[in-house]
Amino acid sequence: MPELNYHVTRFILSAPDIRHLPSDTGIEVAFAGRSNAGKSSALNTLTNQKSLARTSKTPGRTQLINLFEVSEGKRLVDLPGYGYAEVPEQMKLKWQRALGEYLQKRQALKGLVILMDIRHPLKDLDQQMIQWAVESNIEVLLLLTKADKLASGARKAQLNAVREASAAFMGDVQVEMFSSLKKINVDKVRHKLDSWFNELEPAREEEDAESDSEE
Ligand SMILES: Nc1nc2c(ncn2[C@@H]2O[C@H](COP(=O)(O)OP(=O)(O)OP(=O)(O)O)[C@@H](O)[C@H]2O)c(=O)[nH]1
Ligand SMILES: [Mg+2]
Repeated sequence: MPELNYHVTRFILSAPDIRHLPSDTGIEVAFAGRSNAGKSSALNTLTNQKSLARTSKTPGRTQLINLFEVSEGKRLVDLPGYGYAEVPEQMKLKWQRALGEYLQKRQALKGLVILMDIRHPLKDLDQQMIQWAVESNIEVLLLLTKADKLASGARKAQLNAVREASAAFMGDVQVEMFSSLKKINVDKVRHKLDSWFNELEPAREEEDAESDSEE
């Protein structure tokens, strides 16, 4: 059994940019990936809630930074997808900027779950995201989503291929398959989230850090 009770996760807020987020403290684990990869669905499955995060057949559903609290100082974040072309340019610029800012500036961001459709893994933008996370010392879990869409042999082949390819990133990148529909590896992912929430160093308020160093 996972240690944290993901079922009690509650929605905190949706922010159009990082200035609207609550204080940059604690630990955040964000779900990133191409539009339609299944980020919002995975959050609902992991928290065992039907509609905590909004999902859609139409790519580009999530347009804000959505924060959810598992327990005090431990948050899950649903991010807008990247790489979707069919969105009005103005909107795309706005939410991609929010995404970029969140990734680059948020001190509480300690772990990144990067989701990729198992049938279309490691597109350019996915690779850039992994590379960036490894360089930024952010922990990465790669999830090959919608595993239910492939037969078990093809699934395993795809998993092995992505594991081999991801060794090139030189980081400690774990790769697992996942399905929200068939609940594949749900507890395994919860355990990984547990380990991040329990073992990583939480971000602290600037003031706290200063007063500590004066002691
Ligand atoms: N078969 C199958 N379909 C899935 C699975 N997970 C998600 N989907 C479907 O994929 C579509 C997109 O899912 P979302 O969770 O909204 O994807 P997202 O990554 O949050 O998309 P954006 O918010 O647009 O970036 C929906 O139609 C889901 O029902 C899965 O495990 N299996
Ligand atoms: Mg979404």
